[in-house]
Amino acid sequence: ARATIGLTGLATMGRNLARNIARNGHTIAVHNRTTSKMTALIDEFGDEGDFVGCESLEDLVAAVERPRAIVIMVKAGEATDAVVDELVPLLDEGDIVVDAGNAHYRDTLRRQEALEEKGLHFVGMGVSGGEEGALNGPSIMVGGSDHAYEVLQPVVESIAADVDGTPCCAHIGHDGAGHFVKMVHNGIEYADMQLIAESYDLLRSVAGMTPAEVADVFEEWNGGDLESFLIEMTADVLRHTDAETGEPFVDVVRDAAEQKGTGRWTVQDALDLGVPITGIAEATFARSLSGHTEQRAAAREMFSTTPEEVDVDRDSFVDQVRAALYASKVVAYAQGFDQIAAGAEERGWDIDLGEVATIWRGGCIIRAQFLDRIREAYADEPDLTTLLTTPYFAEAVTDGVDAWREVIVAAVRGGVPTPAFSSSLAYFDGLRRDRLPAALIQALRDDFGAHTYERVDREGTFHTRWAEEGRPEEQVSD
Ligand code: 2AM
Repeated sequence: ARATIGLTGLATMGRNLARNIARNGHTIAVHNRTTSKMTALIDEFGDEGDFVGCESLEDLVAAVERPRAIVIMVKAGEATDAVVDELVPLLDEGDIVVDAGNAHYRDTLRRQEALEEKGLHFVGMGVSGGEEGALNGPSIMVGGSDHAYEVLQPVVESIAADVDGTPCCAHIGHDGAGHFVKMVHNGIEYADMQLIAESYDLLRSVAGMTPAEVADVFEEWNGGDLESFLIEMTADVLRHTDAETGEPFVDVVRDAAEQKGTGRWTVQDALDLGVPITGIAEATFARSLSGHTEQRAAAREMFSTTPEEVDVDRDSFVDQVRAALYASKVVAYAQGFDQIAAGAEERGWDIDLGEVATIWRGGCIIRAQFLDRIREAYADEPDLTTLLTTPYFAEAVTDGVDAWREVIVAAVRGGVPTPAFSSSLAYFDGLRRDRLPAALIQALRDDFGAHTYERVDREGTFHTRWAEEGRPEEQVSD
């Protein structure tokens, strides 16, 4: 045995991760169910580092030094279970199985428990950054035992993206913590993209700009607070012309967004935790709506599709949209970090939220300058109640709130749907509101279902006997 680490599953992600590991000087044993993918990797890229080609899982296990670390990079779900089941009988006590796929953290919890019973370590490793990230430096969120992380750390740190000398990887917590944080990362990515899409739609439909003009705006925005991978990429995509038709590329792409499910998982989990991640939820629903082709056709036929003309001054509208985008983005991230905090609390993970922001600064899809501000906010106050009220973000939202309202008014007038912008503002207004109509809801619940209520002026739980003369109030408990 001479390899530091082994990897099975050499589709694009696995292959790029293996090359990244080898390029960073680690001897890696590689295996794939269909052997030709393994030999192709070694034929094409064998000179990039020290690979040990293995034709069977037995060979793979034999090639790796103990305690063995074996990375599985196959399709999430049944394929992962199949490979784990095949691998486990070949391993020895203390060995480490790493699932680097996009697993649901609940599956990771289940697998971790099963492997722990057999004296093995199971690590759920969230890897973000797509194919390019896997090859050149992803953001890596590791969930597993302290011992497993100690063994993996040298490899993981060397292959992760690097920002100002800090590797974008961390030991997030035990068992499912890494995949949980990766899931919320993807949810935030949904919100980020929806906010960008709404901004683009407003600039085109309300301000009447061409895709190329909108590209210029995004390019300019990328020079400021909004600087991020996605904003930069938006400018690039909007400037692209379809080679076949000569049309703006964005106009030849069918407008039905797809999803692999991580946004949905994030929203489902938030519902269980009771965390209002409205930005991510609206982004997920907006994708669903776009895919309901038949309903959209029926509605287009029934209702006018020409929005009302809204008269705006183009330059000031661009500035207003920028402010609305930034404020909504602050809300979406604040909600995502709330969910991580709530999930950590519920499942007993000790997650350092500042560290999460730190390792998202590079390698992953939502990498942005903005994350430095979040890192700083948690450095100043580790037990932060909400990111929204930290000085930097509070100022951004306060400065932008008038523009935010103006943009939503223009969107509503013009018939341009802005679910993420609007729900983020509603969330902000909801949080900052003096009195919420939740008081009426509590009263109604007590009336129809005797669900009881609390009072603003006295301690205790009360019920009003609504059906009786004079509606007497009784105190149910202290
Ligand atoms: P394959 O090349 O033999 O199909 C993405 O599908 C990767 O996961 C591929 O490397 C694929 O191997 C592997 N994979 C999918 N299902 C698998 C299974 N049940 N067992 C082993 N590998 C699997």
